[in-house]
Amino acid sequence: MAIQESELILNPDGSVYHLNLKPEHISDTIIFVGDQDRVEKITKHFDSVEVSIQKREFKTQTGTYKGKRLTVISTGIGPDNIDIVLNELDALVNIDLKTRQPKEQLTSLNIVRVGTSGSLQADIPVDSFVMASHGLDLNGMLHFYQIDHISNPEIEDAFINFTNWDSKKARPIIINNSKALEKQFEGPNIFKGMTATAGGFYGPQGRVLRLPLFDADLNQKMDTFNHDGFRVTNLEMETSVIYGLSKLLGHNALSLNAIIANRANGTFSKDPKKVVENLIEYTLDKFVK
Ligand code: R1P
Repeated sequence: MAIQESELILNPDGSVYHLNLKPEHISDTIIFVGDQDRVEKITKHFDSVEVSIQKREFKTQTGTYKGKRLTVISTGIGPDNIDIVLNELDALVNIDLKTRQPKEQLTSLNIVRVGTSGSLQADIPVDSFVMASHGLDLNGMLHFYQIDHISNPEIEDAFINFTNWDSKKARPIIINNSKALEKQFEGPNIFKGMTATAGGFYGPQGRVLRLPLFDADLNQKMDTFNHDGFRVTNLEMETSVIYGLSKLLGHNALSLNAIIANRANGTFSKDPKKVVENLIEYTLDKFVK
C-alpha cells in the first residue's frame, strides 16, 4: 500500500517536507548538531561542499572530508525535532518517494551527534567530552512507538525505584548506542556513561528561575544513581530519541557531547566555542582513521 500524501508529505519539487532534501542530497554517514550555526563549523574543515539546503532550523550540508562523503544536519533543539529529522532521513533512504512504498532493500545510516551538554558528575569537568553508552529518555516521545524490544527494563526499573519516579510522568526508557560506532569513536580522554535526555531546558533539567519543580531532588538523585556501574553522566535534549528511533528504523547511532556546564559544581566553560571545536576535530578525525 502506498503511503498517503497526508502521511508522507513531499514538497512540489519532490523533497521531504521539513528537511527539504531529496535522496541524492545525503550521504549514508551523517553528523547531527543542534545549532544550525554549528553546521559550517564542521564543513569548514571539508575538502568541498556539494549541497547546502536550509528550511527552518534544519540546515544540511553534504561534502567530503579527506575523501569521505559526509552530511551534516542541524536538528534544532529537542526530541520533537529528532522525530522529524530521523523519520524524514529514513524516508529518503528507505522509502521509494515516487511509488511511496517502503523499499525491500533497506539502508542503515551511520549517525553521530556532536552536541553540547551539562555534566551531572563532579569528576566530569567542563571542556571534556562524553560518549553516550546509553540514552536515558526522560521525555516520553518514544512511547508513541512500539519500543518494548529496544528498552532495558532492568536498569529502567532500578532507576525508577532509586529516583522514586512518579507514575504521572512518562516511564524512563534506556536505549543502547551502536557498539560498532562506540568502538570507532572511543579514545583515552573521553568519558562514557548514560546521557539523560530531557524534553525541556529549564524545569525538565532541574533549573529553577521562577517556577518550583515537581521533584527538586531529581538531578541529585540522577547523579548518585549507579546500577552495576551504569551512571548518568550528563543531561541534554536529543540523545535518547536519536538512539531510540535509530534502533527502531535500523540505523546506527552514537552521541558525543562537549561538556560546557557542570551542574554538580555550578561551573560553566570559559570558552565553550573551543571545546565544541575540539570535539568537531576529534569526531572528523575518527571518521577517516
Ligand atoms: C540547549 O541549549 C540545546 O543545547 C544542547 C541541548 O541538547 C539542546 O539542544 O545541544 P546542542 O548544542 O547540540 O543543541
